[in-house]
Amino acid sequence: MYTSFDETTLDKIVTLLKSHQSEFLSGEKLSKSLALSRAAVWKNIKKLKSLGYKIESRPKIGYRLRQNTNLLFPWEISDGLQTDIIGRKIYYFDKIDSTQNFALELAQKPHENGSIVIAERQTQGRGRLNRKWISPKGGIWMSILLRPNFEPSYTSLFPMATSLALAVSIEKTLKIKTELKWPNDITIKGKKVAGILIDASIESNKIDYLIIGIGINFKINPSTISKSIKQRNYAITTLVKKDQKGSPVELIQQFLFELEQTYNRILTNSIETIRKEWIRRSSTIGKNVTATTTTGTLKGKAVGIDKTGALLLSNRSNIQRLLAGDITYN
Ligand code: BTX
Repeated sequence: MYTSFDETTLDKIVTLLKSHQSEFLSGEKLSKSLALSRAAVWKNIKKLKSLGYKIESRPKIGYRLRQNTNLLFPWEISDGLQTDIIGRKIYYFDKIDSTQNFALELAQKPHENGSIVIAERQTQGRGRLNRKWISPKGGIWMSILLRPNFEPSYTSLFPMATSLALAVSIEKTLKIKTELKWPNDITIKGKKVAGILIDASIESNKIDYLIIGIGINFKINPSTISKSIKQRNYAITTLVKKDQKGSPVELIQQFLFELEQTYNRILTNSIETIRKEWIRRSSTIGKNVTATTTTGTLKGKAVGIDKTGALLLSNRSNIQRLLAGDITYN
C-alpha cells in the first residue's frame, strides 16, 4: 500500500523530475533540495523505476524523467488536485479484495473524511446487492468515504449526484458523451462503462458515513469482462480503447473536483440543479421500462426523478415512486 501522506519523498522526487523534464537533474541538486543523502536519492530513484517510471540516469550528470507512469499512485492524483476535502488522503493498492471493504475499515476512524481508496485491480469487487464487479488492471476502482451531516433520506441522492459528476468529468477530460441510466449506470450508446455503489451507515436518524464505490472501465477489454459474467443482460464497453491514449489520473482529478462541487450543492440544498442536469443527461426518462426490485417487478413509463433521486413510474392512472432497483428498457 502507498498513501498520499507517507510517501512524501517519492512525491517530491517525481515533482522535481517533472518540472525539469527537458534537462538532467544532478544527484547533488536532488539531494540538496530534498535534504537526503546521495545514496538515499539513488535508492528512491531505483524504487520509482521499479514502479514503472522511465528515468534515465547518467553517471556524473544526473537523472531525467523520460516517461511518466499511467498507474494511479497517490502522489500522481494529489499533484494538481483541486479539492478541499475529497481525496486529500489517498490509500493506493496494486491489488486488493475490494476498495469498498478497506474504506469500511477506515470508516471506523472518526477523523477520516473525504479519504479515497484506489486500486489497480480488485479480486472481490462488489456491485449492488452483492453482485460481482469484475475489476481487472486498466480500470479505475475507487471508494470515497464521506461523513455528511444529513438525514438518512439524503442517501438516495448520492447515486444521482455521483453519476452526474462522473458523466460531466468524462465529457470534460475525454470528450466522450455518456448517458445516465437510473439509478446509477453510466453508459455509452447503451453499453455499461461505469457503475456506482453506495454503502451507508445510519445512526440515530443521521448519516454516520457514506462510502461511495465507483467502478470505471477506463481501459479494459470488454469481452474479458463479459466472459466473466454469468448473467449477461447488457453490453459492456470501455472509455479508452486498446490503442488510444487517455489519462486516467486527469479523469480522476476532474471527477473528484466535480463530485465535491455536487456535494457542496447538496450541502447548500441546491438539489434542483443536480436533478435537472441528471435528467438532461438521462437515457431513462420517457422510456417504457421494466423495473426489478427486491419485492418484485413492475412495468411503466419513466416520467421523472423526484428530489430524493427516486424514479417516477407511470402506470395507467397512478404514479409509483421507486427508490432502488434495476431497470431494463422495453
Ligand atoms: P451493479 O449491481 O449496478 O452492477 C453489477 C453488475 O454489472 C454485475 O452483476 C455484472 O452483470 C455487471 N458487471 C460486473 N463487472 C462489470 C464491469 N467491470 N463493467 C460493466 N459491468 C460489469 C454497480 O453495481 C456498482 C459497481 C461498483 C464497483 C466499485 S469498484 C470500487 C468499489 N469497490 C467495490 O468492491 N465495488 C466498488
